[in-house]
Amino acid sequence: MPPLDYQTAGESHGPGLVTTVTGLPAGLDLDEDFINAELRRRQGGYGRGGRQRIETDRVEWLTGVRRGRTTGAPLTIFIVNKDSRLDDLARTPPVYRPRPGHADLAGSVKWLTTDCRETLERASARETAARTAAGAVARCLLREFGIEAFAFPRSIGGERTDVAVTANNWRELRELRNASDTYCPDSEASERQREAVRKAKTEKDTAGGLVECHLFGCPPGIGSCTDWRDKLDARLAYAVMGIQAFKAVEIGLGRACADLPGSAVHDPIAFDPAKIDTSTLGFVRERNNAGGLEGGMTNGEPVVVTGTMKPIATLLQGMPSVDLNTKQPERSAYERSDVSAVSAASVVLENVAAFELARCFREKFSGDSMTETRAQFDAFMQIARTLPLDPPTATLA
Ligand code: EPS
Repeated sequence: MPPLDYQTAGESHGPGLVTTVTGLPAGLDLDEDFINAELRRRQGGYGRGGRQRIETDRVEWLTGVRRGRTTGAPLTIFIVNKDSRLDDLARTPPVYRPRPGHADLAGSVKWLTTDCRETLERASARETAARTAAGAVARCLLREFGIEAFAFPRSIGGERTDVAVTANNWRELRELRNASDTYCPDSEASERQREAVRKAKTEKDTAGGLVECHLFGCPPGIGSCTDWRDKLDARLAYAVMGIQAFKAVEIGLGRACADLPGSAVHDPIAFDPAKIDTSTLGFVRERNNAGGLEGGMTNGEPVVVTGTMKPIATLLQGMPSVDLNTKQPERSAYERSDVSAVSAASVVLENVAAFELARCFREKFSGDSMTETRAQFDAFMQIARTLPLDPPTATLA
């Protein structure tokens, strides 16, 4: 069985997006309604532009699925682009005035062209639909083992919520989040965030924000400290920085731990025998500054990752730039875009982060079929609960 992995392909205005997921065990039930609901959520969020009124993103299984279940073969997903017009020069004209903050300039020089469209079609955040689909598939696997993901915008346009997310309240917060067009579970903060986006729109500007993801129910020991490539925090940072427009990633307390003493940063360890049958195996923490990760491995607490999204680079007012053909000063190009995609990005983060957890989960609990994977998982949990298996070294002599 190959490692769990995925690859995406497709342009923003090409025929569609393709995702290939390898390394899934056979016999996993794919919850198509859930996956499509995640795609629908990603299309929404306050501040989106006109494109989302055209598209109706849904997964179409091309390979690796039989009667709604994985076969163990590579899984291929197709998501159609209704706004397909890549070869229509009139409707998809060349772009010669690069947008500061977009991939336009760097990509045009890289591929030796003055038409930024050669770059922007693939650099576009349309690709996040494909990543969301891959993550939602991975979540079908994680849910079988009681692992769930929850993300929301912590701030939009500088308007922040201080809502505390815990293993006890996140389901309730999810209801509130799903009822709000900002995807923020705090109605008062939502209104401030909406106002910030409205203001940006009026000023022909754009807004960024912070998105925060919590992964619940993960047992200790997922990820590894033996090689830097296998650390789950490193994998999360790689994957989250790979989301379009993300400029920073934090785990748990993140940057704030720089200014605090160790005693205020590290999370005291205790053992509660009443909790031995939970995913924590009985190890409890009074706080979770580590964001559920120590040494690159899960420690039984929720995994918490926050990403910083910069404001969208396509501004209606334009920005100082140059024409790549004449090299003369010009305002940057504008084409239909979003004022804020922070709410949508929270859906992307939720699924992208979950995929990385699933990737490490599969490294620990491999197996060609769900039956085998489950057996490995159950055996590990049972052995871990009955530790110590051997007498402590000191008593051996
Ligand atoms: C994007 C520009 C807009 C966004 C797009 C990302 O697309 P269009 O130019 O077709 O209006 O809507 O995001 C999506 C299409 C999507 O599905 O998220 C860009 O330039 O990155």
